[in-house]
Amino acid sequence: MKTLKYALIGGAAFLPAGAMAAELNLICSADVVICEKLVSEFEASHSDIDVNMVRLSSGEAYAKVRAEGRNPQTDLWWGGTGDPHLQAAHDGLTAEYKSPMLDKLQDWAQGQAKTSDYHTVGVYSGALGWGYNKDIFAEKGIKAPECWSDLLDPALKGEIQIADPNSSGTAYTTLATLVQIMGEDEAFDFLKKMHANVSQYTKSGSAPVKAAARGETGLGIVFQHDAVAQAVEGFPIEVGSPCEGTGYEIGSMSMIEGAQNEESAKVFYDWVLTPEVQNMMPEAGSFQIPSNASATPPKEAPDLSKIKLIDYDFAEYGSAERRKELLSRWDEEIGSLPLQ
Ligand code: S7P
Repeated sequence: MKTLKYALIGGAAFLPAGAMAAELNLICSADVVICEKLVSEFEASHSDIDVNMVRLSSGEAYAKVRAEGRNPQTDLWWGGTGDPHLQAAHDGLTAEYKSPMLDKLQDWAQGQAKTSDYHTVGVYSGALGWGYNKDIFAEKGIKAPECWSDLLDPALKGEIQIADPNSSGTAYTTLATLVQIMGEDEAFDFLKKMHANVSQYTKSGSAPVKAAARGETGLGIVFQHDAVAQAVEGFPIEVGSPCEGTGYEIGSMSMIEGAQNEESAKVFYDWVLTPEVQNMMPEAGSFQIPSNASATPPKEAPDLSKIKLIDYDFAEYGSAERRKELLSRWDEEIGSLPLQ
């Protein structure tokens, strides 16, 4: 697709009459407010490219890209946890691209690119944990959890929400984290016991803490930055970081193999990796650590150096075989259990 010249009138950019804008079909897998902010900022600075954006959770996005297969309708997939991006790379669904911005990124973001032979790249990072409603906990006299094991407290019956790991990257990161901390059989045993306290497995990863913020549940297992976002909005949410250690995500971005609007996708790809764009993200309630080494981490972002992070194995838990294996075991042993 050609990049069109546009006229500058009074400082604003306008396409000449009759000119057709280029297009970009984007899947965005972060919170919808973050996705809308990115699209509006991009269109304001690139009036020659119209963006058609769909917001999908990480697992749903992977399923869409896979279903489109050899007839891709999507050009670029931004955000969401890294594991399904790695799986898509392994499946040959995404294209190799080395952005001119690559060497400006943090080591972990470049590491994600190397792991995938440059079929994906890190755009942000954040640690897993939970957010709980301190008013509900105080009213019901529930002790604030400090460890994963505290989530089995019978006082939490019906008070926990977590997403379904098939649709949600957040929930898949939780599953993979527990397996890495406890061992696989022990992790599934833990999830079976925790099921007694779960009221709902949501589709989207951040929904549980939004429900806790509004008093619909006591606690949501989410990325800590998503709990911070609710606290910043003024909801009575406290952020928890598990004492045994916790996993983290490398939120990622991938160009789709055979994209119809490859040039537009590259323009967005390079733009979204700049420090100027990454510094805008907190305005949309996005409190992850940005991947550009010159961008400033938001002051509200959980400090990863103070969180007990596990040595999360992105290559293993992003591999197609391991993801399929863990997700089908979750379906059989957890997803099939009746909710209390
Ligand atoms: O809101 C930001 C964020 O938590 O959303 C992404 C998340 O994976 C999307 O939700 P799902 O769990 O539903 O896939 C994260 O990558 C990101 O930090």
